[in-house]
Amino acid sequence: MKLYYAQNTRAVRVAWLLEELELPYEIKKFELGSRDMRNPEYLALHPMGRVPTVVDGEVTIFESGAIIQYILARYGAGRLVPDVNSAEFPVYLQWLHYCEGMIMPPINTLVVETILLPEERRSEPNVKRATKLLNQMLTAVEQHMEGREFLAGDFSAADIMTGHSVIMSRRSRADFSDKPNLDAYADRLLDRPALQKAWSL
Ligand SMILES: N[C@@H](CCC(=O)N[C@@H](CS)C(=O)NCC(=O)O)C(=O)O
Repeated sequence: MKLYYAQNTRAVRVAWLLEELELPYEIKKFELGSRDMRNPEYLALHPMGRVPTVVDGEVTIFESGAIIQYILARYGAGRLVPDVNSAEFPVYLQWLHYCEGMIMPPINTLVVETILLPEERRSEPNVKRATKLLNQMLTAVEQHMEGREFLAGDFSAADIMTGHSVIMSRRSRADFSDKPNLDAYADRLLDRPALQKAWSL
């Protein structure tokens, strides 16, 4: 299996899962934003030239959440997913998808408005709105994490997806001063050797 990866991106989620499952993989590392990510060979794998992408034999798949579900279904042998008939399973599905649906959109806006756009085209109202929205999205996770160690029972792939976004949020402009559960949760995840490895590839 080959993972197309760049540091500090959603590709960390896939590397983290592969490390947790102790599956072998090859890695192609991009510099985020480099022209290399738009070369024709890579665009044939991912039409937007983004990461992550996985090539596994005949299979080419992009979208971090889809890749996570693919790897778990093919190679997970039931690991990191609650039993389908358990009370945790729907909770797991909800938080598996929450990050891309709710947390990453305001983070994307913040990246565009504070890093990618030239200063003269940046919009303070957009930054304010995205910061407020991000805070609201994180507050829902903060409330859910009250009395919990992980999002859906034991550590699961939902923690890899939404936990990664929580960590990304803490590194951005998100206010964690009123989110002690999330702060401790992010630290707990960062203690995992598989994440440390995935982050430092
Ligand atoms: N929803 C996609 C998002 C993919 C995405 O936007 N990746 C970013 C890095 S986190 C990227 O490759 N950006 C490079 C670019 O836009 O040129 C996923 O979860 O895989």
